[in-house]
Amino acid sequence: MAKSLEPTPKHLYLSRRALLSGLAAAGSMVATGALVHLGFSRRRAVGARPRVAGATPWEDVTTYNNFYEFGTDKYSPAQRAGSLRTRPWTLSVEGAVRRPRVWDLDTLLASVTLEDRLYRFRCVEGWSMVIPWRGFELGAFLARHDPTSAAKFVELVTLHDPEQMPNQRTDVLDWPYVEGLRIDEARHRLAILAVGLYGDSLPKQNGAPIRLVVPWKYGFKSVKSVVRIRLLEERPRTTWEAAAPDEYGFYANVNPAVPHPRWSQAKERRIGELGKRDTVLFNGYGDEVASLYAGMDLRKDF
Ligand SMILES: Nc1nc2c(c(=O)[nH]1)N[C@H]1C(S)=C(S)[C@@H](COP(=O)(O)O)O[C@H]1N2
Ligand SMILES: [Mo]
Repeated sequence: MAKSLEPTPKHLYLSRRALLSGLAAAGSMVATGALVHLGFSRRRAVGARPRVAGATPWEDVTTYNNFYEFGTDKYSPAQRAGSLRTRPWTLSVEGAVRRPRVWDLDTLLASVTLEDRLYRFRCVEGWSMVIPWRGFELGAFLARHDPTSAAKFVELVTLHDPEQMPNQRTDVLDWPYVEGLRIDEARHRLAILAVGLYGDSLPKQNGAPIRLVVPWKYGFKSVKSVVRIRLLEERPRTTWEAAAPDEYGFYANVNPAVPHPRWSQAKERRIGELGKRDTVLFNGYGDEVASLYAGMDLRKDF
């Protein structure tokens, strides 16, 4: 492998060897979204960046972001998200549950087992990445709060604090940012709450300290810096639906056959690659998630 020929400090080489053993497997598991143990090293030398075979470079994952609370261009979040305070952090789980709870995030993290998963990620704008997330399953977490039979939908809400999130002083979106899933989507094992990436903590620009990842849906469903999860009988009104209902639907499943009104969704540019790839229905996770949508007209419920 050419990579191992690069001059590398010895401690990094050792950790890289550990990485490589996990990573050959990881690359092939992108297709299935299977759980992978990537074997990251916990520490890295200053200036050295972790690598994961098959994943988009760490530099791109952490500098090319959408996080409108810090500005609407891709580079503002990495430059401006420093004002976000991620500790102490509370996450409230409420609504149609028998056991509502306001979690201190560190208490929550001490009670879950984190997994590393390499997921494809497709933004509605036409670019894509492959990201090694660290997190835990949303469905299992919701179950701990004992949802009632009235729990048909899940709403997830970002922090609303213009002092920490300066672009909330503008009206580019209705704040706070709100996303939602149907309860069966939220319970699907591929849907995770992420608290890290590349085997490390979550950079603020990527939605620290906790954000949703739903790999078969467009990226905007992946609400960042979540403070509230509410189980609801009615479908929540999501931020992007409210902003442009003809352009952004509630489901937002990746679908090359349903164009955005202003552009095609047939192809995507994988960040770091030249040329374009074909976009795949459900972002390639159809074997696992298509049954959620049996009998639905995906052109109508886009
Ligand atoms: N709160 C909040 N969450 C958000 C957004 C946002 O602007 N605000 N942008 C969404 C969009 S459009 C995308 S593509 C992803 C980007 O996640 P990333 O920066 O980690 O790649 O975050 C999503 N979550
Ligand atoms: Mo996006």
